[in-house]
Amino acid sequence: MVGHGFMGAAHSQAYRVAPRFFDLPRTPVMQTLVGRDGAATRAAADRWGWASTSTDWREVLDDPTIDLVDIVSPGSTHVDIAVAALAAGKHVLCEKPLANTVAEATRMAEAARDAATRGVFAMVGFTYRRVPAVTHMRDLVAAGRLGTIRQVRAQYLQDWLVDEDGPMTWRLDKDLAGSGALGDIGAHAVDAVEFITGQRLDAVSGLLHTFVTERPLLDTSVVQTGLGGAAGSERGTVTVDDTALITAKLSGGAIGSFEATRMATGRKNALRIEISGSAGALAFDLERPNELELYDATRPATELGFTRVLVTEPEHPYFAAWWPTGHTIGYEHAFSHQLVDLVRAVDAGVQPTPSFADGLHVQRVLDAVERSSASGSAWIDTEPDGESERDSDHEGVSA
Ligand code: SOE
Repeated sequence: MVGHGFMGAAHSQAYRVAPRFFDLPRTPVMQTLVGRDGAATRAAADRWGWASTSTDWREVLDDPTIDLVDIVSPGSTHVDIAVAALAAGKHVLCEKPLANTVAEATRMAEAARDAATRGVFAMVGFTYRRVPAVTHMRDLVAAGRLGTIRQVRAQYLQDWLVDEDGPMTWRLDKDLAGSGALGDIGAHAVDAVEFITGQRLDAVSGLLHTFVTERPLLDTSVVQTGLGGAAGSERGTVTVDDTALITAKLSGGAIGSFEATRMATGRKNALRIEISGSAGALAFDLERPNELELYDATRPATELGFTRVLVTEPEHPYFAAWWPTGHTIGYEHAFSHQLVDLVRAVDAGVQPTPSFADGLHVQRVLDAVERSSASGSAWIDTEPDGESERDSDHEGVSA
């Protein structure tokens, strides 16, 4: 695994927990943790349970005992590591968004398509597809329970940048992160809606906005948990968006509104998705991940209303592996589900989803939003050269 920040912790938890709760055809071995700083990487390896460490990701590509490279480092590093790892015959799991640009994502998707012909597979880490309630939303839509999907509204609301003295981190540097809220959390909303509805965002009108354009630089000599330093006296320029607003036309005739923001005061990690159909509606909030609101418009008028579905039955996606009904699961479980599906697909020799082709499509949506915002929010097609071959369209209803 390359990187050991927040996602490194979440992925490490999945490697340790998933094989104990799911029957896997192969057992993940937490072999080598790669990081830039030797001491910090060794400390992270000790904490999260990795057998060895390295400060050069190229070393693991030469290691014949390594089968898979998990990329959880900033977006600027994804393309070089993924392309080299696939060429070296390693399967790849890469955090989202796939890359920082469409050009990089295109190189990764081409490398993955070539590697797949050699039985080497790649997956991009849009984990929210694997929250049981979100997977269940897809199953309900695919079963026609909502009728014709007319509108989708997705918000991904965080508030960790509301304090204008919050320090600069790599996520606020376009060269490292590619974009701000748009790619970091807007990408999740886009992928989740396309996954749930089976419809693609074909055209978008976007507005990006940065409220706080300068922030204190991190003084890394002062260790502060979680940020890698404390706010120093120097200030740096924020080069990414704080907030992204998107209006979208979808391939199946629906229209959608999307919001991704780090300025939604009081909202901590609220990915909210509502799907409105001719026969019903579904609503989900990641801050209440075990619940789903279902409106069945076909019920008698005297019984109409949103019902709260507790998504903790053994019949619900993934849940049978965990606890008895009513015993809820959390944010980290979707990373275990992601790993389970990846290991099973690799062992079966089939393409895991979301694939790098799916990740490239999302990257094209993000790019179209950026170009739209720069051109006064004009409508821009996401796939001007025709639909990029996606793999998730072939994904069936979950088991
Ligand atoms: C943003 O803070 C973030 O960490 C995203 O980068 C993750 O993808 C999301 O799962 C939680 O929020």
